[in-house]
Amino acid sequence: MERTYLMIKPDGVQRGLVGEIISRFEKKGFKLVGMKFLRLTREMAEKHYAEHVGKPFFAGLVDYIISGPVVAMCWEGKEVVSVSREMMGATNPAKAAPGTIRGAYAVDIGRNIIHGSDSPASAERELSIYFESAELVEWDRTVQGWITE
Ligand code: DAT
Ligand code: MG
Repeated sequence: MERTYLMIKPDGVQRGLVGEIISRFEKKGFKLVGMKFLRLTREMAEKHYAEHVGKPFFAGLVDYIISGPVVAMCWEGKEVVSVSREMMGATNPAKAAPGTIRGAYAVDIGRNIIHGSDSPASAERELSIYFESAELVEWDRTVQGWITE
């Protein structure tokens, strides 16, 4: 089953949106298989955002992502990578549809409250930054048969 890396960023934690955001993915029908509350080191942040090295917003992005604790999560489910990106909404919250997480709770591209992997390959790379494979829990969600055929 497909997995993705989702992270509630420091602004999401500070603003008290942790429960609300987790609840959306639970209710959708995805399965939580790993979760940590931590503060990223600068090294982790630079690794996480390696694709953006050299861009004008990179330094600010790293400072922001290490400015406070985050919730690091691994979620599993059918097409979870693309579906969770849809649930998050556009990178710029001003362009994100109102019902999405960024559309509902954020206004600024530099404070967009959640990260989600953009492909299964990115998910694998990002998950390896935050989790040992033994920290991703295999379990059966008893309602699974009511979520997928
Ligand atoms: P996403 O987080 O939707 O995958 P991304 O990978 O293109 O977006 O960029 C990573 C983060 O960097 C994004 O969540 C917010 C920030 N960012 C992206 N483009 C930016 C820009 N033009 N100005 C300021 N911050 C930006
Ligand atoms: Mg991205």
